[in-house]
Amino acid sequence: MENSDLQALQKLDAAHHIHPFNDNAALAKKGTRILTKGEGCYVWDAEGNKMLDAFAGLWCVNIGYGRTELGKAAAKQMDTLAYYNSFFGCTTEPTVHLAAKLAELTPGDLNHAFFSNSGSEANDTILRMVRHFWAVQDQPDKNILIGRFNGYHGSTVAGASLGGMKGMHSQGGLPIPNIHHINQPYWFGEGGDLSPEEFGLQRARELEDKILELGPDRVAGFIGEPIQGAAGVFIPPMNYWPEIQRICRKYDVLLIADEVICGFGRTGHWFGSEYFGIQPDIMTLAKGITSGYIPLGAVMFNDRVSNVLRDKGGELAHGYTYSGHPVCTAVALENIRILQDEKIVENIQGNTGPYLASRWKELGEHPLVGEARVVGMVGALELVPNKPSRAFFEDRGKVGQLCRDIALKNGLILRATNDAMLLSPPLIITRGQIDELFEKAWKSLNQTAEALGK
Ligand code: PXG
Repeated sequence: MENSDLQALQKLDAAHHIHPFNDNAALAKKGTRILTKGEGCYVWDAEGNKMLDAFAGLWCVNIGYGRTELGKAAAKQMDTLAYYNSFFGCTTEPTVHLAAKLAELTPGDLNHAFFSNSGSEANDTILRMVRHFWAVQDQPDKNILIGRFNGYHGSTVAGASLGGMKGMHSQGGLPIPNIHHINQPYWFGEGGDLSPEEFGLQRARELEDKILELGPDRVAGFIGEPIQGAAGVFIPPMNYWPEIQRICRKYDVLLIADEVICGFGRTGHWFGSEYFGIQPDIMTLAKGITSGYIPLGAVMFNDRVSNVLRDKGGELAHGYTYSGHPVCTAVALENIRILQDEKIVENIQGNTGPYLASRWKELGEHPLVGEARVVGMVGALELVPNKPSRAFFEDRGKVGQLCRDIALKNGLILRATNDAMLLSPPLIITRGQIDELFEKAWKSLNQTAEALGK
């Protein structure tokens, strides 16, 4: 793109476009980076810079950029039947096939799909349906949902309320009533002298304490991401989720796994719940369901919840114009076909996953890195001032941002949360590209250390 065209575009953007999760005043001054092209694991910006996208867009481009089959599936569906709803006793072919496909792919008896346009909307759906589930069984007071501090479940009113981001709660009067939060299983930052396993159990048992404090007859459900993503890729100790599940079963609290990031292969398993060995009652899906090529979200309900809603729930007073949009569901089917036919998830488990883990561990040896954690294709590097101490930098977030900007100059896209550098590449990343990722990350860590005078 010509420089003058780029500047004109940036000017228009600053004048008319409000960016999500941004300091829009600062951005208007700096000028937006405009992305123009994607191919496999790489994206290009308007200035012609090629970057290795080790963040898969926003945790979502699982099959990589530029797969023309998805565009063809969309065009075919648009040409045949661009839209029809799933209201008034109707639906469309790809939507039925996708519901059945998701029932087959998701673990256990998660056999029933409700479609939304995003993960946030899916979590809004869950909030209403979970409360309704208990209300129609003569337990209207069993209406409290428990989430976790720093959990991320979206930006809608229910999504942001279920999430535990203080900054989000402070804008718009959230959380809404009857939502509570417990502490997160973030061993690196909060585990103190406990072993990860001791800490995992301790944090899981906070759920039991909270249920007993509120009363089991008040608590409707617990929601969590198998691996907390936006908060900083917090990988809980392996005993955390089974303990959470035990507690949920004991007090008949519905277990909701928000798989928006972990779903569709991110952990080297189809779903994060499978990696941790749990069977949720409800699952949130989005992002990887279409590899980000088109917006789509879904809620998977198990037989128990679905049967109650169907047999006792009355007419469902909930739905979006685009619930089960046929173009989106057709694209999702094609995306899933590619994931399956090309054995992308299996390849992570048997090949690229272990390789990434070994190279990531090497990055952990860098003097600036306090911990390098990874599962499948999702990980983080914790930057610290005094290795091996796990203490944070005083001015949290500055060093992470510095490292992110340096990495970008080196042609590598990573995301920073506080001072953790987050990794979530397209699942198709090859060994060669993992080597490139390593080289660029190591160089960026060196330059960050240099800039800090270390
Ligand atoms: N649940 C989880 C676990 C997510 O990560 C959502 C729900 C909401 O999905 P939608 O499609 O409504 O965005 C998400 C989204 C970040 C970041 O900064 C992460 C997300 C969204 C925006 C920013 O890491 N995840």
